[in-house]
Amino acid sequence: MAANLNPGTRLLANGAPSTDVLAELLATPHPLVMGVVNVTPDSFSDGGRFLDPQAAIAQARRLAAEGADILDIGAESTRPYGGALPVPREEEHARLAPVLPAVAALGIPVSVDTLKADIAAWALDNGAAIVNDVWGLQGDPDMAGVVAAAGAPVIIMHNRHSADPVIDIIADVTAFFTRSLDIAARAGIARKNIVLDPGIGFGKTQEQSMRCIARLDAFRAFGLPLLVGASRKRFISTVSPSAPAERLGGSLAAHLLAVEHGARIVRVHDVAPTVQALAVAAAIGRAR
Ligand code: HH2
Repeated sequence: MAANLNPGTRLLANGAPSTDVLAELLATPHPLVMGVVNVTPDSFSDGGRFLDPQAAIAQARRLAAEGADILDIGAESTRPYGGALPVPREEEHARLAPVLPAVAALGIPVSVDTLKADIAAWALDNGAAIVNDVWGLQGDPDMAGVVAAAGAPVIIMHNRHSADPVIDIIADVTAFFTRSLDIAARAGIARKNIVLDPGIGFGKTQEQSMRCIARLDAFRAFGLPLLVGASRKRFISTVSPSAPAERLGGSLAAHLLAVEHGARIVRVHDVAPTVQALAVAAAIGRAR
């Protein structure tokens, strides 16, 4: 009965509840585009633009119309390059509460980008279908339990407190994923509900970020879908000096190569150009 459904439960075309959001998404052959909605004052590329709830909802609607397959809502900047101001849970909840249910009502699966297990739990009860954890279940000790209890998909992202230029980043990410998958298994999270993400820009030198894209195929050995979020990130500026809002060309290049190297999902601020770029790349691929 629809009235009794958890608001995060989506309905299939035949009206039956779907508990397999990720499998449904991945059933489409094309790469999935996750559109970013930052309800924050301080995100590195669009901080303050969508802090107002109506602006955030309008942005979500725009990204959905542009072809986003998933909408990723965050109310605490994770600032890949440091300097993020920790957001108290009351504040994070106050930012999400007027936005999340309205965005979930758009009918596209919504992920919640949060570090806090109790915010994730609240979000899963209020329209979010997926948890995006930029500490890969290794930050908040309650996160894995929340995800398991909800039977929700989770994005496990690699992270480090600081970059170390001498380490082998592919080995480091691989070891991190192995730890996260062990935590997930012990909590009872089904493997079919896991996405892996090397965390472009997080605790990495710019070269290491690029290496994670160039060597993305190394992570295919886990047999899990891969997500890459290179949108507007700083490594682009090391190649082509630019402010975050001027990095669309570099973002498109990075995401096209990520898909070529095995990414199934790309996390982007600029949905329409990404959808177009991926469609053209796929059409050229078919013309071989
Ligand atoms: N990048 C950011 C935030 N969340 N989540 C995943 N899974 N992968 C990413 O690469 C990723 C992420 C940083 O981008 P943005 O949300 O625009 O910035 P901020 O964290 O400053 O809000």
